[in-house]
Amino acid sequence: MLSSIVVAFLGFSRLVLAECPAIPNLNSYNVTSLPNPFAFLSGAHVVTTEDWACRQDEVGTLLQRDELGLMPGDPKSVTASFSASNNTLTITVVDQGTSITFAPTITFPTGGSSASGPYPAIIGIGGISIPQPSGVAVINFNNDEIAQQNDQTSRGQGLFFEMFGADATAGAMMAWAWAVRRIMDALDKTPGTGIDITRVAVSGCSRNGKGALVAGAFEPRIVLTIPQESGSGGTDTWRISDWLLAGGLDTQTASEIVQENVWFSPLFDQFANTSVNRLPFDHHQLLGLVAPRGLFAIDNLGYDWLGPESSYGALVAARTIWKTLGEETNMGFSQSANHTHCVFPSTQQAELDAFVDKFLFNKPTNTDIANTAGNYTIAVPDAMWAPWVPPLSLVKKRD
Ligand code: MCU
Repeated sequence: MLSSIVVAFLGFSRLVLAECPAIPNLNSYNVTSLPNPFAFLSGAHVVTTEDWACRQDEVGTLLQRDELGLMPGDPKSVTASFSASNNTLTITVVDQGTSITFAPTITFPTGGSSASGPYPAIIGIGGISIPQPSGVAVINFNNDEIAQQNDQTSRGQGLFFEMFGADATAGAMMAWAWAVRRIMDALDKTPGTGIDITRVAVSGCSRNGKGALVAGAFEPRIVLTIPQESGSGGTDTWRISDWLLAGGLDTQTASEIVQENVWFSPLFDQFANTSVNRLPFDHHQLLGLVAPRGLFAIDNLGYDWLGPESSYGALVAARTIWKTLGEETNMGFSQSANHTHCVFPSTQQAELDAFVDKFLFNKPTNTDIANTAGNYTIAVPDAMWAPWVPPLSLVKKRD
């Protein structure tokens, strides 16, 4: 019988086996394909559900260490108050000997208010760019106030960095994910908001779609993650994007994106500026941190810059994770034909509705949705990108 310990991961407790394999020295790590989600970096394979908890922990640790920066632990205190007159949730966080306050606003369904709740909600990173679903509230989160994202001069700017220091390793996206966690803390403590904390999604488009994915990956109370046209640094994999550029497509890559903005940790530069093959993970595994919770990725084939084929490869590879966990239809994606960036096309409405109904209204809808208007062939296994076969299922318990 294996003994287990409770470790603090991302500031909340979760059960991780004492026997989790140690992360080896990765100085000479260099893998051209998408890393196998079901093999530890030690080489051991994931067989049991306990192994999988360890592997998720390993991937989450490495994503923080090498790309996104550290998610701080639980703060000393979070207090919140809701004003029904202007539908504002004022949140004060105390930690590190300082205090910050931010105040998302809530847009209730037409004719509704906090008093007619509880409603499910979507936290919009910088607002949402999908139509507000009927019966769902939107929590408008001004992420730029928490961590700026104008250009390189935004490094260390915003309320998060007032609290954790301008030299915190977190990039802007990890800072926003931390704030999303504080919004969840505040909702939990403030039933007067009229939001049902067990039915909260997160969404955002483009740069804020990247942020929505990171928030969904690092906040387990989010039941549905909806990254929209998130491109490079979101649902794309670093490796496939580099290959697309090498093939002549004008696609955003790691080496370009770290010049443009401060979405990532400064510690990511050493990988982005040399070879992304040195990264011991790729974004199919960032997606996989959401599993087995709900995820619906919305893409647009109209912009090479967004690397839709790279996103397709990530999504197909990631979906095998949900499949192995026995929840394949909790994860879906839709890549529609060319349209204006972040203008949601009505052709994707029924697919979005299916995910909203399942995860925000607990209705038994058909979410077996893995659709692309593209002509892409990446599959699992795939000789070039995914030379691995996921286990059919995980063994529940080991003797
Ligand atoms: C797709 O997200 C970004 C992209 O990474 C940037 O290169 C570009 O400047 O802006 C996109 C965006 O956020 O558009 C609103």
